[in-house]
Amino acid sequence: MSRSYTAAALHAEGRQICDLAEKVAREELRPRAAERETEDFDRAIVDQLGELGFLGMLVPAEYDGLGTDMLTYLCALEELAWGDPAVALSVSVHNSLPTRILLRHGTEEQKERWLRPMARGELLGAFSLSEANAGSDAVSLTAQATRTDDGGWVLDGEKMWVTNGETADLITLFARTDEPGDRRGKDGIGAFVVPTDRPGYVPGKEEEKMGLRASETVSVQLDGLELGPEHLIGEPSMGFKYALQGLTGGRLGIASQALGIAQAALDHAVEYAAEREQFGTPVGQFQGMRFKLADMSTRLDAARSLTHRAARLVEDGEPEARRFSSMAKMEASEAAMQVTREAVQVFGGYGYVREYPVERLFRDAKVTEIYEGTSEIHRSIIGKQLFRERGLET
Ligand code: COS
Repeated sequence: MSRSYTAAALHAEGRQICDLAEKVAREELRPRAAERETEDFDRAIVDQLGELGFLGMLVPAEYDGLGTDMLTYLCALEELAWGDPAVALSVSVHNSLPTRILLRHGTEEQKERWLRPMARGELLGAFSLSEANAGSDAVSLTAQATRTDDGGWVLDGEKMWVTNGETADLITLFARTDEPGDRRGKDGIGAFVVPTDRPGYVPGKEEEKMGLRASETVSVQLDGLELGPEHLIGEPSMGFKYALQGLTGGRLGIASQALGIAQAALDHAVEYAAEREQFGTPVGQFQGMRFKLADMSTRLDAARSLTHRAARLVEDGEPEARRFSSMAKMEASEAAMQVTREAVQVFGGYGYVREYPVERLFRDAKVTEIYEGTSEIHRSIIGKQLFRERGLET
């Protein structure tokens, strides 16, 4: 894999972290990626990554994290995704959403209790916003958090599409805090830290997905789940904003996952084109093949540049951050679809069978256009932000 793109941009420590991710991806993740698809979720490999510090990348050292900058984080994530995108997803969700939301909005007590062990990789975090009828329209979620007399909460309802919803230790979960007779839209949603071993937390069956089959995706039934007041993060009316703020960074994690998938597919395609002979010569000799590979490589690196530019804007809290996060996620996921589709084409019939890895990468790429906001939602956000950034409302 060609990684020279980041070497110049990263400081020495960042480069070390990225090199370690590349080594783990090459030696541990990639060799078993196809097998993992057919097995139960491999928590052990995620724990192993946690021991190396990959579950505390964006958490400062004062809370036991590595405290890396965004670019280092995304570089490491891309490497891990190159090795196995399903394993990289657990790392991305944990780092981008539950830990970041606690870091930004948690109390000192919450950080001591949950953030520290999460950063050390002892507790795995997950994120749950979506429901059966609240996907793109996330505000319409209906899971209810009812306040008890002692200031605690009781959660009822059903969540969907929860990555690691069964295996994670803690879920950052969003539920309505407004009263059924007094609905307040996006201002009526709270964010909660939910330990998955509580009575009333009931994971459903695992979804049979097209791709990322080594990753665990479940629905979760909330059945009178009782939480103390300390499980609410921040203000009870601010959960939706915390979620969208978290997703602005999280979407760059998905962009990097898409880049890792695309890079893996391109690498396979180039190697195959060099060795596969037809008409008495390696097919990589043909201009048509070279043009195809050139387009794949160009699209991939353009998406990578955009993602890294977005990372800087998000990190610096610039007003364009939200638009760039959406542009990067949309472009990287669509690039991954193009590159993996063309990689299958380079392999011809062999690309269509499970024995060769590009078939899996093509299936894995698809969901990057769907989760953490569909491409259609991202086009809407980009369009809306273009007006907002100029102080214009439409
Ligand atoms: N930082 C701080 N606040 C942010 C923010 C950020 N990065 N991004 C959004 N917000 C705030 C906005 O400022 C707004 O607050 P005000 O109402 O006080 O201005 C609020 O969050 C809602 O944002 P916005 O008005 O832009 O959202 P809309 O309700 O118009 O649109 C969409 C919501 C459709 C964009 C949203 O529901 C969405 O992203 N849907 C996809 C959900 C998703 O990604 N689900 C996947 C979950 S993981 S599988």
